[in-house]
Amino acid sequence: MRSAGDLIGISTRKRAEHGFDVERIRRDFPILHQSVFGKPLVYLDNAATTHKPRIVIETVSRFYERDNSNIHRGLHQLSERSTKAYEGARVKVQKFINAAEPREIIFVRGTTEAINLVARTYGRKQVDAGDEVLITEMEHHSNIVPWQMLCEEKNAILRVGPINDRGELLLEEFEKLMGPRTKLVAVVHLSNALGTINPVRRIVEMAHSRGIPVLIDGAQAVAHLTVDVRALGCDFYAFSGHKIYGPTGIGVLYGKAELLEEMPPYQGGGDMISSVTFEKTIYNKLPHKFEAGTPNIADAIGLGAAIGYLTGVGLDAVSAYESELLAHATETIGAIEGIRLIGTARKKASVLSFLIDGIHPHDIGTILDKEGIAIRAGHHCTQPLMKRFGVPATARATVSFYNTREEIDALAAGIRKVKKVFA
Ligand code: C6P
Repeated sequence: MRSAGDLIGISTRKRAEHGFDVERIRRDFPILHQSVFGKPLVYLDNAATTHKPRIVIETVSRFYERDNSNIHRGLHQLSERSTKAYEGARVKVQKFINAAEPREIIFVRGTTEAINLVARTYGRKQVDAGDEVLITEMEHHSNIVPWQMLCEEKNAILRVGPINDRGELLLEEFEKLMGPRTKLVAVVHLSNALGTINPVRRIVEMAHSRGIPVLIDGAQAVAHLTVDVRALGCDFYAFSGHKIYGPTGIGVLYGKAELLEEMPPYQGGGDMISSVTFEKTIYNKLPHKFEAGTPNIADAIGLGAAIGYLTGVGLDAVSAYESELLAHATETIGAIEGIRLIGTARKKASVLSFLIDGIHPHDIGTILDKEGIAIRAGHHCTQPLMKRFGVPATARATVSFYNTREEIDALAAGIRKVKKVFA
């Protein structure tokens, strides 16, 4: 089968100057090489989920073919192999985000579960009536609703830091909202709807100078930026495997060991205990205290393979290449008459959210789909943010390092076609 790249006519001239060859990269992703409605697939919905390189697919499949067994329990060979691979994946994650110890890495289902875990354990223990949790206007529902639920339960207050019309956090205003009753700051690293990169290092400094811990929602950031949790100084960092070229159903909560030690468990069950009697249960040590029941073993190992792949490509090269793609997209698509860009922060990555005068984003998405172009249209699970911009939805293209300039040009051509249909 010819690749989408071949069909669009990517030439060697278009090879990236940034130390990697996009055509070679694309060969690692089997799913990219197909046609949709007779057109080469142009996949620009990477913020929703990313595709998997062959190494990830093969790692998961090999696990089930050779090693499949439950972990931490069996005495037999297969269980030993599974345990070793699962714990090996934890070490890969630890190194990837530069956590101090493997026990600071908790495997969860994804970003959503990671944030809920913190709200239900740390939040429930620390937040009382009249206390405050501080978030921003650009949060994903996953970093709003768990805090809202906590605040309702505890009679606490959810404070929201404002943004400007570019979609940048108003840092001074945000700092003013950090008060004596603030028990936690929870902020997105890279906005899924705007592309804004928040100054999280600075936010951590501001919060820590007042003794307030910080959780960072890194769902989008980890695939596009180098993340070093110790350099950031954050207390919690959450992300999902599927947005970083790994499987769905696996994600990570990083937490500083001293905080995790003090937190009550999230769920009760097997593996999170050290001993059980009907009178009392002694909980297991970290990280197992937070991983009740049989975990998603295969996909944790798959996530380890994804991290290995991404690290092999190099996040610096990825960031540089994607920045160029985003600049090209902003320039070409921003220049089309009737286009309004939503999210024009000075520090951005991956995301181009836009509107076309008089055309509903869902119609844009549907027509582009017929051109083989996959984007997302909707509120992107950021309804309060859409309200802030006075729009019900946007059309959103999000780039990955396996996308090409030609694909951006195909998107621009697709948008012109949408306009023609509605003219
Ligand atoms: N954003 C998007 O299309 P989960 O579903 O748990 O893997 O990730 C939730 C989540 C949390 N925070 C941010 C910033 C996110 O972008 C997401 C997922 C997807 O933008 C699906 S709504």
